[in-house]
Amino acid sequence: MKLYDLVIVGAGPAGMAAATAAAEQGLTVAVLDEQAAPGGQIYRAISAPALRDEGILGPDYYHGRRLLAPFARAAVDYIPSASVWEITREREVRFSAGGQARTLRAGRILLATGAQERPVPFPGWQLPGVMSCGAAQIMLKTSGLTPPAPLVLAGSGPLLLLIALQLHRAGVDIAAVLDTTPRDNYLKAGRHVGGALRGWKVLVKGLGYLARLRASGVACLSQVSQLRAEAGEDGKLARVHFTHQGQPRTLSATSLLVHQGVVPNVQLSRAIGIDHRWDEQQLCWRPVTDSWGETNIPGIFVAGDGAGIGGAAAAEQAGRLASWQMARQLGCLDRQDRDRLATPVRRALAPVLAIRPFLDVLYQPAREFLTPSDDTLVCRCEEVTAGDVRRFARMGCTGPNQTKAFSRVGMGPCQGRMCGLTVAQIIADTRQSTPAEVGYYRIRSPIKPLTLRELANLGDTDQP
Ligand SMILES: Cc1cc2nc3c(=O)[nH]c(=O)nc-3n(C[C@H](O)[C@@H](O)[C@H](O)COP(=O)(O)OP(=O)(O)OC[C@H]3O[C@@H](n4cnc5c(N)ncnc54)[C@H](O)[C@@H]3O)c2cc1C
Repeated sequence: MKLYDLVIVGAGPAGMAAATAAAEQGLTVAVLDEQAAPGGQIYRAISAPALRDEGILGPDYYHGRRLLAPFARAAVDYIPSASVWEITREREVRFSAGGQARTLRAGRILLATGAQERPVPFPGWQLPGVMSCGAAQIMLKTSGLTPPAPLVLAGSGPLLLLIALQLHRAGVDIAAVLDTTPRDNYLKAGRHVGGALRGWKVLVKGLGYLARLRASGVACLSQVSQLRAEAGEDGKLARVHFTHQGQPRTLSATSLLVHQGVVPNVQLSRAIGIDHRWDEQQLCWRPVTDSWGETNIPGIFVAGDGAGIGGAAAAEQAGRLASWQMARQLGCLDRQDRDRLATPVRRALAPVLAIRPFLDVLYQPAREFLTPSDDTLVCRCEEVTAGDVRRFARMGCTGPNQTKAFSRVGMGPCQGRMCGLTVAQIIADTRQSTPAEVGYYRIRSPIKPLTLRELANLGDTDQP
């Protein structure tokens, strides 16, 4: 079984920066990622961009080249299209690639598995034609494809505006951008305005997206509520209903893109048994780590958005910090050199993270998306509605695991990724409790689908 000093899961900004920094310190490093090329979410397909016009995705996307070049040169075994489905406390990493399951052993493990979009349940979200903004952006980055117009975008947060702008620049006719940020959020976020001013560059960037959309003539409506998608006779999305300034409105649409921010991807960290805590501002679970990213399981670290949403710039720096600490633990770096490297990075991180409380509170989803109406599907895999979950909570189910046993909610192919937060919030509300008390699904390996054949042939490997 091949032993590496460090195995990294995820080749986004955190994973790429960590691998490069660790290799520079002399560690043997393997990087596994289920994508076919490095880049993670923000820099997806950066090694072979699908779009010739660099103005469409903008300079933040192409910043990825600055991470990619040293990563590609570094002495790192990068294994693409590799889905990690189990990590043991003994630091064995099991993954499938090319139809074959394999195991690597690691002195240290870094989870750099990033974020996923927060599920956005509302009536009609399962209709063909409705998808997440992130999914549309993936199509744009990897294939240069855009969703068919008329297109409506709805939701909250800077990524909504960025993706609207990218699609507009790609020539898509946008009927409207519907901002569902509740009015109260502006008041609540006001308490964190000090941090926002320290991170003013991020703020200016976000406001710039909105200004450019408006200047281009795209209708941007704020304080939108009661979002609903309706199908036409063919069963596909035909109309988007919503309320704006107290008035019911309807728009014809072939595509509706929705977004309510991103949350840490915690499937792997939960399956390993890492401690997690509920984040009241980001309204999600995040692994508990020390300031270097190490978890309660010695030798297993988490960095980047998977440890709590901080954005790409913070992810990159967190990856480096974790690497230097692992290099120190493995005797490749002394404490003094570690601190000499880390001090300027921590200084650079401070303003980037200072704005988070402001953004996190401002862009908390409206209640209608956190606890949707009874007829809204919550678990799309098993077709369980919000009303079903409420019924089981009233019958006495105290948390998502019990509700799962009664209703199969969270048992489908996505293993609760698309419903976990919503189910916990609905149970919490019904039982007048909190998501922190209600808890989350017990996630077990394999966290990704694999075939029985792969499992049966699971072998050790000396080959990366
Ligand atoms: C769909 C989407 C689009 C986004 N687009 C932008 C954007 O345009 N601009 C922006 O500023 N921010 C964007 N973000 C936010 C974003 O995630 C960044 O903050 C940044 O990419 C985080 O970096 P990271 O290294 O922590 O994780 P990521 O960049 O998310 O990288 C994580 C990597 O881990 C891999 N991975 C996860 N689980 C496994 C597993 N079990 N096995 C193998 N590999 C695994 C994934 O394939 C991914 O490549 C986006 C987020 C999402 C969800």
